Amino acid sequence: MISEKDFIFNQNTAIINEGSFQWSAPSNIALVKYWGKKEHQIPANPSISFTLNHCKTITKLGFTKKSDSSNFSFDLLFEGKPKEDFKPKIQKFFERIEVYCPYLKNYHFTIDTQNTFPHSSGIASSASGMAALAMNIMSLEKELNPAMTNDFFYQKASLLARLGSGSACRSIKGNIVVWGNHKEINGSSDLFGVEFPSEVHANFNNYQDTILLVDKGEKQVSSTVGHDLMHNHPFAEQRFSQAHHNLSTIKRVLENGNLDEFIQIVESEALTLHAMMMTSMPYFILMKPNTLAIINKIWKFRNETRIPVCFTLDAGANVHILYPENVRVETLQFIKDELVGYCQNGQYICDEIGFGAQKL
Ligand code: 2P0
Repeated sequence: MISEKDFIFNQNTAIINEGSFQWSAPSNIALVKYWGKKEHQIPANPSISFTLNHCKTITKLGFTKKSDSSNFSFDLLFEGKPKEDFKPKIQKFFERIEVYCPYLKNYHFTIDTQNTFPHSSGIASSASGMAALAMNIMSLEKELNPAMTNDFFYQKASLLARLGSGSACRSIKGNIVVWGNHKEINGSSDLFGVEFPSEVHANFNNYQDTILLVDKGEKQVSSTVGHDLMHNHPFAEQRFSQAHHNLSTIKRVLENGNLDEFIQIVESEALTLHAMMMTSMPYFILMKPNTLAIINKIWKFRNETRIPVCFTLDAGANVHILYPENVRVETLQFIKDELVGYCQNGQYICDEIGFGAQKL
């Protein structure tokens, strides 16, 4: 089995003095959630996500060789302007991945990054952002070691992204990604995300995700703190085993196309995630009144129309509405008629399943 040691860079075959790359990487939305982790960003349970298509980070990485290799050196630009407050996160990322990428200290980097969604939307940019940066670093490593295989390139990119932000490892490749060891998913690993290996039912082709922006304010509790509160959480063990079970069920559902069962698992996972937050010590609530109002409207609409629309939640108040492409028109009409009023400034983002990071 592949282990962490296999990802340590040790063969400089080429000398590269300067250059630049640019990659985009998408956000992703978990169906079975990652909540709780061990040391080194190892997940406490496996998770599975849809990769998104439109919500992306685009990052350009410029690099020039420097003579002094004692420190990391980089400039960070956000939408073309220097952004000092993002730098500590990048510094920490470099420190975490240094053992795998010892060449980083040989270069000065210019990291120029932007999102296709508004920064203050409450859509986490850590997944897409860390994934886009990891892809660029792997492009540099590929120049240093041209013999690297494609599989290794993507696996290591996902491993590096994971060390930046856990969920980022699911934003590298594939329209459906599993991260974390699961006995029924071939090739699954705690170290990196893998493409869901089975044939997926046509019901899930171009599956839609409309993201209702309920609250764009800064979260009171970061995800990193939330994950940490799963240590000594009274329901932790049951939750972790439930996630394994739900992943088995959703695997079957993705293969057979049963949308009723899909809805049941996805909504239960979203509410369980928030239940974990409400039952940790200290406890906290990230949903807002409008989050609940939207959920109730979705249930009413689904009951009345039998249209297979469901919701999921991230670690925040925004609501992701998931539905098959063939009910797009009716669902968007429902969103315009009944849900826009619950969104901050009437804002929502129409996204759909996508295919991972792209070199630009
Ligand atoms: C997920 N979330 O599976 C879960 C569900 C949010 C809700 O992973 O500390 O930004 O960087 O590993 O990945 C958000 O947490 O946390 C997250 P770190 P991350 O998508």
